[in-house]
Amino acid sequence: MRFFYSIMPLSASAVVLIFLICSNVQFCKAYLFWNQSTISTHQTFMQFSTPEECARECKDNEPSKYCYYHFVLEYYTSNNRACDYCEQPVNNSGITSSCECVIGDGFEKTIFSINRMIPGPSIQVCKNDYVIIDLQNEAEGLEASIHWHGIFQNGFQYFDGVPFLTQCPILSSNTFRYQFMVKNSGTHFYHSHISVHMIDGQYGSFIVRDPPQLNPFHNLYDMDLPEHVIVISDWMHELSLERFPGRYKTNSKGQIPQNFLINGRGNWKNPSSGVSTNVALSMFMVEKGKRYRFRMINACSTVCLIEVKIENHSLQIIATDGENVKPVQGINAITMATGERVDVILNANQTSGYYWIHVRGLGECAEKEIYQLAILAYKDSSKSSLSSYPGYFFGASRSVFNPPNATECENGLCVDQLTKIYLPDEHVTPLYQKPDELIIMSFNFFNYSEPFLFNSKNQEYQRFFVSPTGSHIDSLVANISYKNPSAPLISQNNGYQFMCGDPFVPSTCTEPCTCAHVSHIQLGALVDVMIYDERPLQNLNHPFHLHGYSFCVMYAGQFVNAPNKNDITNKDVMKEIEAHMARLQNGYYTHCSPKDTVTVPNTGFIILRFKADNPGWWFFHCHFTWHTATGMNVVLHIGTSYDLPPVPPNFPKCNNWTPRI
Ligand SMILES: *[C@@H]1O[C@H](CO)[C@@H](O)[C@H](O)[C@H]1NC(C)=O
Ligand SMILES: *[C@@H]1O[C@H](CO)[C@@H](O)[C@H](O)[C@H]1NC(C)=O
Ligand SMILES: *[C@@H]1O[C@H](CO)[C@@H](O)[C@H](O)[C@H]1NC(C)=O
Ligand SMILES: *[C@@H]1O[C@H](CO)[C@@H](O)[C@H](O)[C@H]1NC(C)=O
Ligand SMILES: *[C@@H]1O[C@H](CO)[C@@H](O)[C@H](O)[C@H]1NC(C)=O
Ligand SMILES: *[C@@H]1O[C@H](CO)[C@@H](O)[C@H](O)[C@H]1NC(C)=O
Ligand SMILES: [Cu+2]
Repeated sequence: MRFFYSIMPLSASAVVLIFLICSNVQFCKAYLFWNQSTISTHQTFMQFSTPEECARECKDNEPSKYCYYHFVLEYYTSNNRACDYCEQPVNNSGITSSCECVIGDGFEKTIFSINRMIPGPSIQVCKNDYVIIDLQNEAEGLEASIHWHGIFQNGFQYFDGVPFLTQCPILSSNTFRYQFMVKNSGTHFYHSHISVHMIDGQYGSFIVRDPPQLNPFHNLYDMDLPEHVIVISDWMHELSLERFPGRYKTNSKGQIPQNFLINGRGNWKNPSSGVSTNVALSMFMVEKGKRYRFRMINACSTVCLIEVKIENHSLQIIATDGENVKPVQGINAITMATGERVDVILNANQTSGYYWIHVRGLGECAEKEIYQLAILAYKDSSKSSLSSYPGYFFGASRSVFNPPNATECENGLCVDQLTKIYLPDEHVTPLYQKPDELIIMSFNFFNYSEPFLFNSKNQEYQRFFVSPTGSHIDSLVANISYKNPSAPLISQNNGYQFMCGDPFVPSTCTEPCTCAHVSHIQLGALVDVMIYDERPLQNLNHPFHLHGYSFCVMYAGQFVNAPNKNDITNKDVMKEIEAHMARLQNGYYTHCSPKDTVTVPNTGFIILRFKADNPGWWFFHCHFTWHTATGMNVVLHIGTSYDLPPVPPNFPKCNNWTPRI
């Protein structure tokens, strides 16, 4: 057993001590916790590092830092009085803020922000650093829970941030300490996992850099700057709760946003008056002749995919969802769904000047031509070199990375064509072997007929949201709508009574069956999951995200031969499974295309594979916030409680309270 003790300055005066147990340092199965009474017996103290100190260039064999963040969540407003006094610089890294003005797109509205910043504070650390985030919830009446999207949390399963699964929601007036060692590098982010709060401002970047020895691209670029993180988010001009939980008769706005923001900024043209706001756009500075790593994050909540272009610059893809891939050059447009991240190298070899960064929404957002701009600026050049202000359409999309439509893979690059670069100490996922477990799951909507919902004999208080067409719908995975249990499954087995799962669907379940849907998987199994779009809706490509893992996308396909493309049957699915088995047998799969969030093609499916070597309760869900909030989720429970670290001492509890009357 190894012991470390630490002391840190918190704000000015408070002193917080942290106690950490490691059974061995390399594979730190232990967890950090807070125990004042043990401090006096040991006297090894360690200084904590500030967010700025942690956002450093990583060095080989450098000791881990203890990076401390204090997040205050509150109700706030964008473009408020603070904006009369100060403004954030347009090219800042977003690690901290010197000004309480949240500019947004120049529209004043209520937000649920962290530290009066949108995006929230950027966390930037090196691989194997410890991260401690105190989330202080000052938003009275709001629960909170933050998920660290892309961080595997192996050994820190209690800090994954899924309410009623890995923790109780954090009540207002409470502070919850997330603390974990970051063992997988890459471009990640964090966001609220409660209701639809994410879109109201609870998200930010989480960058984990590698030291040169662990970075295969170390010689491919010159700069990887803290301010070259591009967070793209969607933005509504009202609180998300105006559009959810959805007790509106109709919802003419649907769930599409009014606008996009790039690092929290943008302009907005009022469609009725034609007048535009005049917010200074985000700016990314480069020097001619240098090569830059840019890290793009799609932190949107709604259903529009986005397309990103940088004027006159072709991009080289080097990583996706935090995983290194064999570089691919010559990409001129990148499509991303919420939850996806892409790292690119940009060679600043064009004529010195200013260039547009153009982000537009696809699918439902295309009709309303929703788009946003930022600027790539060469040093010592001026704005006058900008080409005329672009509209929604901007240049050709010649060579698209991650097109939603699998028929476009030939001209561009689809995610299943990427090849993962493994680290020397990483286990290679076998690609020829049959899986130990094959999980087939459909996703779908439950379409209420209104008398069923509102007939007084049917007072079941069914959950629904109102789709843009006016239908009242709930969201399903494998015909079950996920509902939170009353206590976190990982730490309180009182939650188990609400659990259901394959093949067990409770007979008491009325349509739509609503429960905490769990699929149990043996630790160490080789798992294949086929997830498919059972009853596709036009323009919808759902991105599925798995917590705790990165997986290999084995195959992305469309049910081209299904007799009825509006209703994919078991027979259609079995045909594809047989084809997959045949491909396994004849050695078709030659590379792992790594992702943790993957867009399922419309009328199509994804087959993904992972080795279930990280025990825990891992959420697998559609990343569109409205779909998550209405149940398009399932839990993959890997291993048993004996495979997990013990529940941290005094871990908060929650449950129903219904004593004897
Ligand atoms: C703190 O440490 C003391 C002494 O080692 C131990 O008796 C106590 O149970 C610990 N408390 C918690 C909450 O772990
Ligand atoms: C971008 O490239 C086009 C075509 O090569 C050229 O006409 C245009 O001037 C370039 N734009 C800038 C800002 O240099
Ligand atoms: C600029 O860099 C890109 C990517 O490295 C390369 O394909 C292109 O030919 C270069 N252009 C010029 C004008 O050097
Ligand atoms: C995919 O693209 C092809 C050709 O552009 C088009 O015919 C087809 O409708 C598209 N499919 C979907 C699901 O968008
Ligand atoms: C729900 O059903 C109604 C009536 O059959 C239909 O008009 C509507 O398009 C369906 N909505 C969805 C989202 O499937
Ligand atoms: C889901 O339920 C519907 C209606 O009960 C049924 O028709 C359909 O086959 C089921 N789908 C799956 C994948 O079990
Ligand atoms: Cu979805």
